[in-house]
Amino acid sequence: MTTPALLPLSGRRIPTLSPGASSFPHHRATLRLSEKFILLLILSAFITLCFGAFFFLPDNSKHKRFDLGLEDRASTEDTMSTDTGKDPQNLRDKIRADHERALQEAKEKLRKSREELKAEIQTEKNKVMEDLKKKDVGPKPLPPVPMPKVVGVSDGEPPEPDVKEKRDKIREMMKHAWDSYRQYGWGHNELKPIAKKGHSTNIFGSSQLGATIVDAVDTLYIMGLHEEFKDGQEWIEQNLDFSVNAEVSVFEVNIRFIGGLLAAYYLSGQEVFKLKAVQLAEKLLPAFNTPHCLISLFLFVLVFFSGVGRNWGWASAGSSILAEFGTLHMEFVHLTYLTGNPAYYQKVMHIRKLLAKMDRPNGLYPNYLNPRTGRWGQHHTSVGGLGDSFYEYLLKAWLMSDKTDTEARKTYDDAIEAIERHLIRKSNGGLTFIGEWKNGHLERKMGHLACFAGGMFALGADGSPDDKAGHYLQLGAEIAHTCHESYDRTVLKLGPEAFKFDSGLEAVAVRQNEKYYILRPEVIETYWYMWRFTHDPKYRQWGWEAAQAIDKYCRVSGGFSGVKDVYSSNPTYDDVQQSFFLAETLKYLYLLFSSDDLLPLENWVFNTEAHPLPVLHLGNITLPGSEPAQR
Ligand code: DMJ
Repeated sequence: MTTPALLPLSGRRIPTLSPGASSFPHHRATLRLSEKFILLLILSAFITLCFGAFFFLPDNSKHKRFDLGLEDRASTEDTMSTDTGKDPQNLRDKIRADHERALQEAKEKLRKSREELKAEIQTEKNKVMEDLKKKDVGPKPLPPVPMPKVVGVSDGEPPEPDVKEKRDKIREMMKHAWDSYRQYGWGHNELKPIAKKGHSTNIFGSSQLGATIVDAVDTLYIMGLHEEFKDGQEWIEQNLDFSVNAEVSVFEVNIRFIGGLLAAYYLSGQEVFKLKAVQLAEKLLPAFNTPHCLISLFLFVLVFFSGVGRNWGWASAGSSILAEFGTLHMEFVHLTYLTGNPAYYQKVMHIRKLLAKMDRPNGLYPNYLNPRTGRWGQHHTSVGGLGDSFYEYLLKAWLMSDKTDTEARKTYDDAIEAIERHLIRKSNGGLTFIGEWKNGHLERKMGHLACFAGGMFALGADGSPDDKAGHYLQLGAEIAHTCHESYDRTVLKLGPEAFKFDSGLEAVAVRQNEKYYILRPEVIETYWYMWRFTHDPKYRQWGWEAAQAIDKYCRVSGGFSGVKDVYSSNPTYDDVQQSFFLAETLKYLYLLFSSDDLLPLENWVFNTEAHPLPVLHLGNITLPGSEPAQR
């Protein structure tokens, strides 16, 4: 009877497993566990008494009678013996024996030294971890579902020798990034290319989940780096383990891990990726399962295993973030398709329904939603950070459904129309930019993240209402041009994190803390989409300029690093090789210099982390939990 002192009474949390996730109060309590041990031991005697009593009583009505006290005991005993056939004397003996055993154990504990107690606690922790791991191993059988039509997984070699040369250079950059990570950061989430060691941030929790491997494997596959792909696959097979007590961002885990694993599965056909994606997705489901519907749907940091979610502390009084709860659709629809489990599809459709019912100030979606009240938080709207991929996923939900999800398309069209009306402006110098809406005021500042929208407008052009396809393609081109200017007006020819269109300034960063470039993909992403839709050679030219600048200023012997000031000819490094550099930046560059038959956009939809997922022909398939699609 040692476990009650180690396991929480509710049995829902397992707070004693990881010293790393110390931001939670229960983890701090864990550190003082041995000090509290004596108190818990005394409690354990009491708990034993209660457990014993509850365990042997037949049902709730009997519990009540038992609680009535001594004067009722005779009648209680009568009832129990009639109902259960158990001898009340035996029951009393059993409770007494349990009680005495607990006291005896408590006495033994008190005789032990602090070190012995610590060692015992550690053994218990290890046992719990082992049990959890065992539970996790055997992959559950998945229903056989037909592989969606996977086309265009071709080599994509461009016919022009100079383009091929550029593509080879990008592949070489990928190899340098991967080999460096392989050598210095293997198994860690990311790499510190200067310090030449592993790196992680709070989005991955305190665990080493090999984020770079999972994020990069599909890029390796697409680039034909077979040995490296095999290496990554092997690591995933043998080491990617979700039996950890980690506090992770549901959004990041979804776009990088689930998206990465699903893409690797569809591209390579290797079952292991599908199984890992499904195992991981099951871990995310408790984030949706608290009793209050709204809260449950919008809690977006989750602790694996305990299944307890919370929101980011920094987000407008613990609000939920539009781009986080609005960026699940693609992956979750695929999960329902592959597992036959309607839960994933239902979760995302429920979020959609809740949003559809809400009033939108000026037709805009604010970035923050208060999960307790179900009302918007601060009225800030952005196509950059905090809002971006919500809009992207509306459009992509429609594309991924083979254009049958017309509700998603309509929601996208309405949202974009409001954004154009309130957020998109032309600067005095003629640059089209997307500003940020803050409480009824337009801030004339655009983030690097918002540059992805050029590609989104181009991708959504076909199918726009009122014959506006040409208009949206033009808008995409204008955003691409503005974002190129933000690169071109720097010393390093790399774009800053945010740039202004104010007080005579055009497309340049003003504040020191907005001058950094952290290997982000959005501008190159837009070049690629614009290239696919227009074949205007300037997009390849601009992409090549960016690739050369990255190779010149971000490449170091231990990989690639972000730089702190793109306006300084002598920049300092931030010493982080982001996993999205391999997942997105290098992938989009490679595709930019490949022929269009590699991953055609009619057949593949890229998630927000650039992981390609095949179109599901929902006209012919009915997802479990959904209505048959209407054309
Ligand atoms: C990526 O992780 C994703 O593109 C996300 O949607 C936002 N941006 C980062 C990279 O900049």
